[in-house]
Amino acid sequence: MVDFSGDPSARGFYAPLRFEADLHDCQVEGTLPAALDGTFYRSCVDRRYPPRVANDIPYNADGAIDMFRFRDGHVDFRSRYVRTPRYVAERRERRALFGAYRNKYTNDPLATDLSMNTANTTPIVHAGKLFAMKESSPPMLLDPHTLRTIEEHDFGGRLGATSFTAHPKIDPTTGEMIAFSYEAKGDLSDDLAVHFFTPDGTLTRSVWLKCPVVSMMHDFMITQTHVILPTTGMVTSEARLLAGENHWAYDPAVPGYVGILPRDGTTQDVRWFQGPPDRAMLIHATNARTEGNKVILDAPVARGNFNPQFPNADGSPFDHEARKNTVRRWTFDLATGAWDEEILFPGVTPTSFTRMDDRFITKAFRWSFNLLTDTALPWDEARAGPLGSQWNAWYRFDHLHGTYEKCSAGPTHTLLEPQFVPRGADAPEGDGYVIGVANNLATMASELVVVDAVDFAAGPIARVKLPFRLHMQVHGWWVSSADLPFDFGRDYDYDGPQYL
Ligand code: V55
Ligand code: FE
Repeated sequence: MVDFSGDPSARGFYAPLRFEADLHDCQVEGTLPAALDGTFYRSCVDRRYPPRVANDIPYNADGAIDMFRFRDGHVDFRSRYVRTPRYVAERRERRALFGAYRNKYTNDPLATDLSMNTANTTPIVHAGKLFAMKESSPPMLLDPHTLRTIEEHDFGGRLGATSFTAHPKIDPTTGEMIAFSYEAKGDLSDDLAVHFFTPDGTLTRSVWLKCPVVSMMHDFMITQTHVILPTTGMVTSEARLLAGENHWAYDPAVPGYVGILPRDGTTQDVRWFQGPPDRAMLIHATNARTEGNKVILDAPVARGNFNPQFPNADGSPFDHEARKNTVRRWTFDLATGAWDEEILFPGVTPTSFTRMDDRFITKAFRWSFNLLTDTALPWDEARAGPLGSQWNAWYRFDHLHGTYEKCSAGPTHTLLEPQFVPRGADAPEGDGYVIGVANNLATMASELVVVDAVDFAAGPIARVKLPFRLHMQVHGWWVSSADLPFDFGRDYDYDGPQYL
């Protein structure tokens, strides 16, 4: 039976949608800029069935992909579930077969031989291929025009790992993709693999490493010459899994480790830096570069457990202060082994949803964008209810001058991850638009809002208005029509052969 009434987390914008939508030529308020010529994908969580275990966490929900396709001031919308093996089996049985987050011992016997992939974290397009990713599984390959699921992908048999990060990086200078796998030989394994792809998407090389701690490693970063691999304090154990718990607990005693591997290096060339436990909670990295012997990384980092869905291993209560991030600049000196830290915007506590002008990954940069809770912005509690810890602001950080600006989508709107879109291929860094979804709590409908990145504080200049609420997003991805050409006049479902 499909009954979510006993699931208190399935409320408001967190309630599942359980439908798939096509909206041709959406309603738009204001004028969409001509620079928006391309596709914005979103990875979302949307449960098909009430969970098998009590208190199952949102990270364990089924993955759905949304697509906003822009050209000439028009936009088409589509959403589809990712047909993971898990989705297909649960659809057939009309019930949940998979139990606690990343815990195979809690699955129904019918799920024993199936991938646990939910493909719910990030969409990415590289070499014309669309992937939907979950860090504990190989990526799902989708048709980028129809969102039809093709397969769980192993790069032609070359991915010799059981997992694949949800945050691969594309080098904007070379077009190469770099990714990694942790717990890369299955649950609890201390094996790490770093994968190198040619600009045409071929996996040519994997460097295998041993990690000093088996922990969540949600993101990493690249420079023009190095790969940076941060661990976290989220740890796991066989006992924990056998007890039926979800995969992670936070251990406040675990130090932060950062592995630095030369991009042209092999296994013995990795160098592990060890820091105090208050450097062990990097969830997303902003950008990094190599300057001489120094590797410099900017990222929001919390000093403790970032997520109350994962208990503290020592039984202590969740610390809401310690989850707050500060934007830190870490400098790793490859000559001396020193790991220095500087706080870039003292007093500002952003989320880990940090994005930038992706054309400047690996390079010196100035601007980043973030998602925040800001009680100083107008909030209409009478119509929208209490703001609480919901996100109502986008910030534009100036990493050169230590300043920032903010905007919102309105006093009844929450926001999701900002996505930067350049005004043109050759526009200077940060010259373009910031787009993303806003949820209007007064009307319970979603919008995609467009902000001019150089007139940031002015807020949205255009809104794509959907006649319903969307499911909750994790990450988004923009690909220009130059990098992923499409025929805007064509109905890909019905007109002739599919793209792939
Ligand atoms: C994160 C998100 C995940 C996950 C592990 O934000 C880490 C971090 C949406 O799923 O499985
Ligand atoms: Fe992420």
